[in-house]
Amino acid sequence: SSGETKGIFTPKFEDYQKVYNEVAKLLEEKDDYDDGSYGPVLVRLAWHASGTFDKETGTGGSNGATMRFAPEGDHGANAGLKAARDFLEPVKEKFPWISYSDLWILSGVCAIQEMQGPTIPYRPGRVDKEVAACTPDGRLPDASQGNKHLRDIFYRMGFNDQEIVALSGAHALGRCHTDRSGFDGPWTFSPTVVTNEYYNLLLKEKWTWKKWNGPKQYEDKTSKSLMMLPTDMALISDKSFKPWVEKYAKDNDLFFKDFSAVITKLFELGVPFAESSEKYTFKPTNA
Ligand code: DDH
Repeated sequence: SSGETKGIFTPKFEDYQKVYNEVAKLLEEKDDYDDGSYGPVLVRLAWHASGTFDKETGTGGSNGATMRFAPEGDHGANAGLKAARDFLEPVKEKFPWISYSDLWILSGVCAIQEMQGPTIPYRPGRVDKEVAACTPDGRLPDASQGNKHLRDIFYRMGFNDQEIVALSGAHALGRCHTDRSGFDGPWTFSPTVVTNEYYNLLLKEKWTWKKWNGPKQYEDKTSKSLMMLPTDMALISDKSFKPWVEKYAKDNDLFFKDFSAVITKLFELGVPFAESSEKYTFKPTNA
């Protein structure tokens, strides 16, 4: 049970599970958004909060939730993520003891698990920072670029080639919006379920440039309703990335195992956890 010692509330596992359950409940209720779920945009919020990390300076990362402030919230890469932050505002009001930075990551974990993804271990301990801690623009990937850019961005966070490919499988989820990134469409036919379909489609479909006035993106020849970004296609044109695309396409269990490990690492970049901090495993509401 929750500890209330001399007026200082010390949240325990059960308290975080309550926050998880609240986010899961809202995901279920607010099903009139996009493809029927806020899940994908919650995952993107957690990723963009974390993906600013720079291992050389120790700056950025999920500790701080500095995207709350205009200098970072207004970065082009973060366009549209206000929808995710606003979705979580009632949760923050109900559980004011949780920091925004812990809440955003917990919500990403919840969204992945509720969309039938793997179990993602979670540790709390992030503290919100002030506007001065906002990261400079340009730390998140630019979809119009290729393999060198992917390595520049993800090596800066401390990831290797296998981890870059495993993280990219998140594009099984969600879609691009013309009023956000300028790109358009989903990567898979099941954008609210975590699967290895992204890798299967990358390998099995024939991808051609989409003929339109928007930014350069690919479309599948068969249905012309799916899309790939130039950075997605770099995963099959690069000889070190491609074997991992092939492995994950063949083996969903391997993808789930590696995705869980790598997204846990992403979500914890630069967070100064206490030595004694425990990893929590939340129960999915549909299990
Ligand atoms: Fe992504 N992503 N992402 N992405 N991403 C977009 C949407 C989503 C890139 C660009 C885009 C990751 C990696 C990359 C998700 C998760 C993750 C959009 C469309 C663009 C553009 C935004 C919009 O218009 O609304 C690029 C480039 C990379 C890269 O270079 C590797 C990673 C690592 C993740 C992750 O979660 C681990 C998700 C989820 C979405 C869908 C959002 C939505 O609203 O739906």
